[in-house]
Amino acid sequence: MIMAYHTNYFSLDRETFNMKLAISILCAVALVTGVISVDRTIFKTCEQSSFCRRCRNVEPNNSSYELVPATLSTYSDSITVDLVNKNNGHIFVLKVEGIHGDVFHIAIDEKTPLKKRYCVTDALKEPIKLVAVEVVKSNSNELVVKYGQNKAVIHATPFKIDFYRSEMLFVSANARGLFKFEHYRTKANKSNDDVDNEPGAWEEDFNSFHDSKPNGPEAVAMDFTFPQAGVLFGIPEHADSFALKSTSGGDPYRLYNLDVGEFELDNGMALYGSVPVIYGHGTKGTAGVFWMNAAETWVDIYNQDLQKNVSSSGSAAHFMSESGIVDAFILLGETPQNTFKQYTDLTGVAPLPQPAALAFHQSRWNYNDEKDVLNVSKHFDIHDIPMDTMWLDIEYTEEKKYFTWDPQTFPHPLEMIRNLAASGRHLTIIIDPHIKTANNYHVHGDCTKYGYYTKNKDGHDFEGVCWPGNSSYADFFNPVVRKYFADQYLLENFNTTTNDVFIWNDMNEPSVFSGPELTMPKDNLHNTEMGTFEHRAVHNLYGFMQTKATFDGLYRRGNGKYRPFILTRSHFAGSQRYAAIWTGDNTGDWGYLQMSLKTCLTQAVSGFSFCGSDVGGFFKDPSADLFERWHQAGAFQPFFRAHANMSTKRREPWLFPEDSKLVVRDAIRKRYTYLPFWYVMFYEHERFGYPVMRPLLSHYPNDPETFAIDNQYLLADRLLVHPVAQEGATKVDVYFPRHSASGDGDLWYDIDDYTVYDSVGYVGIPVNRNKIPVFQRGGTIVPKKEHVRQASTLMKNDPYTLIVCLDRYQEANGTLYADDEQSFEYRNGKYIYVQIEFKKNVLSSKRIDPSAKFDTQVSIERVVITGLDKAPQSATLSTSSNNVALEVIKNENSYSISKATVNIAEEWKIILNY
Ligand code: MIG
Repeated sequence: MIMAYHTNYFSLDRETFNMKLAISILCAVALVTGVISVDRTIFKTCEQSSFCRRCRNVEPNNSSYELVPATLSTYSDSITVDLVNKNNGHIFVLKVEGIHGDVFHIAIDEKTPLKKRYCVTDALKEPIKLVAVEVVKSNSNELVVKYGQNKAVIHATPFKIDFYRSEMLFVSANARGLFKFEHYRTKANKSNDDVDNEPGAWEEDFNSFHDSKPNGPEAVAMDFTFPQAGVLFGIPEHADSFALKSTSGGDPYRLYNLDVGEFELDNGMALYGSVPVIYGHGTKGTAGVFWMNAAETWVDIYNQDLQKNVSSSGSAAHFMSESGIVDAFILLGETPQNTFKQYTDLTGVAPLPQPAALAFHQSRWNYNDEKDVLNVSKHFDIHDIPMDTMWLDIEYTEEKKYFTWDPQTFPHPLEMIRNLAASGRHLTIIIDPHIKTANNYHVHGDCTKYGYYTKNKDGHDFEGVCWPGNSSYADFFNPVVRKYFADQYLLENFNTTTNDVFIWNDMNEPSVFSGPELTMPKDNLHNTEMGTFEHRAVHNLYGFMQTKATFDGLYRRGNGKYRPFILTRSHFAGSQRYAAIWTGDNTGDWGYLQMSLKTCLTQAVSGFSFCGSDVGGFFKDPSADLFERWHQAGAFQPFFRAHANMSTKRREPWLFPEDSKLVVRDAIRKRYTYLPFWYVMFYEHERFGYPVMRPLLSHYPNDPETFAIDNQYLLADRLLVHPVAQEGATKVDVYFPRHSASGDGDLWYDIDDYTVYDSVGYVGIPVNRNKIPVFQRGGTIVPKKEHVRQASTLMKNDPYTLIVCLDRYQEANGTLYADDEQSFEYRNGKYIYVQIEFKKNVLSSKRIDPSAKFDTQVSIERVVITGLDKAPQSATLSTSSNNVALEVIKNENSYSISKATVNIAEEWKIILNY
């Protein structure tokens, strides 16, 4: 690892070079000794951050803020009213709005700020749709704002807002009295509150870095209590459990996009992405809060049992942000699914990907040259392992200049891409946001000439150090810069690529080796659509803005005919509209395999259904056992990519002993058989807004045992997945959930042999080396394709198999979706979406959108039915044109009907005869 890095650093100054060298040595030592541990001295604790300290030190139950009820203004869809900070007399304006679908929006800003404070707009998929609200009560103690079944009761002194749905209190803002809003002031005209005299308020040092803080203190903070919640979850990205833990006695959870090398498990340290949405759930209902702020944010968690000294009951979250305004959405969904959907209604969903993106990806840092790439691709075929996309990491470029190819190792990129495409495969290449400041580099030339770089505090092009050595960083906040970078992807500009090339945006926190906490100085300046703002105000949106540009570029590159696929490391609320995410630089240890489930589950309820982790682990060489289990787990996670660090041994599946290779091969092939299921799930995600991967509580909200479960999950409401993630496991304890605390559960069918589990609670399931414990819920129908080919693109016209698992009433339901698998034409009605139902011994299909049209020859070829009470003798396939007799074959736990050849666009019935 060190050796490989060296050559890049000849241009660095001595200090930076030494620092990087030290980091590299640490990495190398860690890799050799097998100990992975983050260097904590690089990253701040709350105590080392002046605004976090100030916000955390607010005394509870003693809010200095009061409403000024006489200032109430009512509008058709909102109210505004002043708030005063009694300690200094500063005036703020609170706005409360009702949003379509049981959501309140609250905003608090200074009434007359010295200058405009940054507020986030891009996270929202479109301007919010307001609904009429009514003030039903207003006196000097309280204001009551109502719409539909929802009510916000705003208390004057102490200031607090209670949010009710159907008369049940779900969320209280400032019930703990921790609201804080540091108004802008000038250094010369300090306020008489105590903020100014705190060390770090007007300038701040961390390690060798100085933050000039020209605007002084400007933090905003608010606490939210969830009286009904037995569990709080959300606020990714952290390598921690799904259920959030109390932060008392430790650091708060931190949201600040950072490149954290060798991150550790089970703590709230910041990672690559930040999604400030939190949910509270209990048997009485679910609610959420989306804290829309892109500055560094810390979140304290209070769990219910720690409430003793505070005059509010319920678990609570205390959001503390370094700058911006209070801008929060109160999601009164009542059920988990509704609440998740309220969040995606605001911030959007992952657009339906091409199936290739849902298939298997093979990556490593690095595939060395064209020959290497094609050889690996060929070996997937030789070993009969399907694979859709080869990935190229930073070494493919000429001296880390993105949008170029190394002329020695990749002299014929187009030929290579066409060669892959001939096997139905894609190529993904990395494009990072740092730009080598080399005179002969056209991107650098343009950015310098046109002023496209992020500026330092003095207004000059900011320079830092990253892979290319000295680098500057595109200012993606500027729409002109986004357009410029989007244009770089167009085929007329990047003419050594084709529409078969997908894009990977990495290092976009942004990672700056020479910067504080390995990122940009907070006093850097961006040219945003709202004017010039410090990096401090927008940090967590930097990667978002890069992927926004990339998406636009790939969309226009294919004239809107190819759905872009982008993978991003840094992300914020709403990034799911542009890119998939992965969990960054994990380690080839069992704990990281377990963490991949927890992180992606949390991400899924926070808008990111398209999530995965480096299969095999980025650092360290995984054991064969772990390598096998990780592929098995990845096969049932949305984004499925093997990736590895350059210092690890090569690990293509055939480099392992034959028996391991076969286990891996089976897992990947299994993924391919389920691609039609993944496809319909992602279609339904786009259309309905629910997560693809779901915590058990989504569908079993009244079973408290489900609340904290994060070693198993649901795919839609159809499969229950509990991957083997323990070394040497011979069984796993699968939890079959209950519909109510004491009640029934569902029937669950093992997908391998259709053994049915008709019980609730934990069941020990034996697992051999090949076993991936996955269960299909009784009452569902799942589409599959059983002929696995070398790439998903080659399976497009293959027929479907339907797996019908019956419930206790001998019924089942499912859906199937098909389109051209590539373009956006489905949005113009060119698709087939089918409801399939089994009822009264008849399996039937029905078009959900009869006016949608898509010409296809694809048929259903086989049906498997399991859970039937009595044995059918034969079956009849009935279509509008004829009736055909079909044979029913009895298997051990199921019946199968083959040659049920019927076009999926037709409506048909299969009648079981007794
Ligand atoms: O700091 O591009 O997370 O997947 O292989 C290393 C090289 C930079 C970090 C990514 C990793 C990728 C690596 N990148």
